Amino acid sequence: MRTQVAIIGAGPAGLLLGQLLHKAGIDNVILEQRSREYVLGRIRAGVLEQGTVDMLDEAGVSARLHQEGLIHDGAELCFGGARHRINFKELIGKTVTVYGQTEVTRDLMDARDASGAKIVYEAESVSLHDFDGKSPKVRYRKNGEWQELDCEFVAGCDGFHGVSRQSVPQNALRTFERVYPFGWLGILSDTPPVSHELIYANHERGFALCSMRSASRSRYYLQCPLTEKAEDWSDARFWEELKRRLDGEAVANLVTGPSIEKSIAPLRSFVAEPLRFGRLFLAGDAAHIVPPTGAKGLNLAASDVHYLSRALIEFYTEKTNAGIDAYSEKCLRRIWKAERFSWWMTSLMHRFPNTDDFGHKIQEAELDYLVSSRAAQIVMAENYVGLPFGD
Ligand code: RFL
Ligand code: PHB
Repeated sequence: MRTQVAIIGAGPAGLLLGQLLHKAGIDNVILEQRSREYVLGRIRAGVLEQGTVDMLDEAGVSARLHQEGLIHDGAELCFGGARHRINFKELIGKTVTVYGQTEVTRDLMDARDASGAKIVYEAESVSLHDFDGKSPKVRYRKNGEWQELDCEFVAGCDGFHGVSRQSVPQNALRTFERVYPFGWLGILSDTPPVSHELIYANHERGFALCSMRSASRSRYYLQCPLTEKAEDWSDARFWEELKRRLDGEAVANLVTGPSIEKSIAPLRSFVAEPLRFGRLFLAGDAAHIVPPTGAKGLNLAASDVHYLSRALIEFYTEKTNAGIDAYSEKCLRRIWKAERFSWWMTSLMHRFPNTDDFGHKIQEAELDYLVSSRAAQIVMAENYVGLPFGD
């Protein structure tokens, strides 16, 4: 089999890139190691920046998003028993859209099916070859048979544990990492959200987040030690702990019910540099991870795809390498700002084990400063809704 661009991974990065290239007349094949159902069963991000929505518009996959997505003008911070609203719309004139990653992925998969472009699910043992020359190859096994895909470029969109980054010679890669000493225990439930906007809570028992997927489906998270197991958390225990970390009004409004998903995610900051090796490009979680506190992971994947799709389209239509040569540097400038914001918001909102009284006082002072300074709120709002792509 032969194609112009081989895309590894059918997460949001791979599917969005595939759709944009297909629309531009660039042939591409997506190889995904899991089944379609497995990919759609993962519960992940919920908040889309305007730039991400714009890209989904450009890809022609946003009809349902505009019907069902919830526009949020602000978000709330809860600490010391009270809630404080950060009004993005009033501060900087921008909003975010709440629409689950699962739905974004479903819309992109449906568009892929409708376009007839090739996608191989359950592609096993994917390996990348010769991407330092002009004729890269991707090998994989499907239904027990080995296949080879000849291509001109490889886009490694296969997430943090994928094969693409691991295929790069270790001396060509520099990595930066911070692992946080806690995780997030998340549940999904068919109950109305406690509030019409997100609540980020800093409490002495740990961080909590009240989020949602729709007017009838809620997503809640609790900071927990990494030693915890989701099985040890009954629904009753989860709701009880959440109530302890919220303010009185939220507790009074909280509707509890059976969970339909429960899992623990570790928190990590990670960047691999550069994002290009010959004809292999890394995009999304394959190249970087942020802790979820700033709601940036999916949005960063979309901004990498913004730069990569333009670079490849420019290569094929204008016969220039300029976009390809600038890809890594352009991405990294935006990635590091999102890394900084995600690290900052994680540091602000969580309880860190082994932090002394001085550390607690500094955190309290920072929260107080944030809710009493318009300048500080503008900085937070500008980063939360997403910095411009700046091309
Ligand atoms: P994905 O989504 O991990 O997709 C990679 C795909 O590659 C496949 N794959 C392979 N395929 C072939 N061969 C191999 N060897 C392969 N290895 C892996 C995988 O099966 C998978 O289908 O990466 P992508 O596309 O870069 O997308 C990144 C986002 O998924 C991620 O950044 C976000 O989910 C992060 N995130 C959030 N981001 C936001 O922007 N806003 C949020 O509100 C938000 N909340 C979250 C989050 C992530 C969370 N978890 C569980 C990590 C909340 C949570 C709890
Ligand atoms: C979510 O709804 O899953 C979500 C929302 C905001 C975050 C992280 C996760 O910062």
